[in-house]
Amino acid sequence: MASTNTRFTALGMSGCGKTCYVLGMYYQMITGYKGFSLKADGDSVSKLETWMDQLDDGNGQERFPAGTGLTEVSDYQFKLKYALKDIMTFNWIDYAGGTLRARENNPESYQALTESIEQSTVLYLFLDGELFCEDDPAVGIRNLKKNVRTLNAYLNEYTESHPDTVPPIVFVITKGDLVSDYWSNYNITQIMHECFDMLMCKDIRFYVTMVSLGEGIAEDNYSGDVEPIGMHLPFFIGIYHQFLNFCLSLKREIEDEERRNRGSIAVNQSQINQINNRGWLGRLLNGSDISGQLRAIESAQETIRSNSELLMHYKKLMQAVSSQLLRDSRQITMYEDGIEREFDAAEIVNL
Ligand SMILES: Nc1nc2c(ncn2[C@@H]2O[C@H](COP(=O)(O)OP(=O)(O)OP(=O)(O)O)[C@@H](O)[C@H]2O)c(=O)[nH]1
Ligand SMILES: [Mg+2]
Repeated sequence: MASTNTRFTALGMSGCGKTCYVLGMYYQMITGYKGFSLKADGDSVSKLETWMDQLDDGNGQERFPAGTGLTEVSDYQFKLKYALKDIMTFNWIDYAGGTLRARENNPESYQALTESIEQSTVLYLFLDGELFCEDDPAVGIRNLKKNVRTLNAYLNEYTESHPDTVPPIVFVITKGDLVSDYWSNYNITQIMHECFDMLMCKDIRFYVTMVSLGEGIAEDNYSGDVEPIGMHLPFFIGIYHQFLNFCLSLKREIEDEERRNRGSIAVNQSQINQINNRGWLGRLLNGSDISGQLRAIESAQETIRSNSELLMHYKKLMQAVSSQLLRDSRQITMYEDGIEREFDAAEIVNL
């Protein structure tokens, strides 16, 4: 059966805001958003709860989680609920930005990162919004180019070794509160061409979004209120793709199973017909019990019915996620085959 468990991996240079994103996303989603809510599981619960308290009550830089250690791989387990029912589990994998440079001095972490990416439905690339806080956008783009050099080297290698299987990528520009005054000077297509040109090509889909822990979070030496902005969007894009993959593979499985069940129904029906055609003497001499065949037909019909209900259920969830994304689509820029396109959830038509 197609899996309702998945994993998302966060990549980005040190200090760009990856760990604060998981925290802000949880902060926003724990109370629920448009019927969806998150629940952390296992060891992640107490860590995230402590961080949320610290973020609410603390001041200055101490209110944020400390930088992720180089050998630390944080694996946050979450359960996604819709209308209070569990619908999927996922692991959010958060690495230290330094891991990208650790191929020689920390090969285990580097290897674990690579394996995590292989298993991810969606990749998240975090860009430090503070780099764009420049009056001259050319300077901002240059800042970013320098900052993501290591990330680029990693992506180059990855895209070369996976020419046909690069998963959808979500760029998350962090610290939106700091960037907002400068952002109108930038052109996203230009940023992407200058800094991530290798992704502007055929068969690669990526999205660009912006998030913040709160419009005034940095005010008075970082003592402003926490009011997450846009934190649900990158996450909703991830679950949209996970549901899409899930529904497509479920549909394939169901079609195969339906073919087998229809075959079984036909075989049993023809046995019933043969028995019925024997005439009363034949039935008396060879037996006339058709209950086994009737049970087999009923069970095959039941499987077909319950499978199509399951698919319907996931299609409805997909519809809920995609409708939300469509409503928020002005905050998402999507590129496919190197061209900016409107997010229109067109692939749902194939389901
Ligand atoms: N103004 C503002 N600052 C933020 C926001 N999110 C994060 N920051 C700042 O960015 C710093 C680094 O964030 P982290 O989430 O620890 O960065 P990271 O990418 O996990 O870094 P590593 O663990 O070293 O790879 C935080 O300590 C905050 O000072 C935000 O939304 N707004
Ligand atoms: Mg971190």
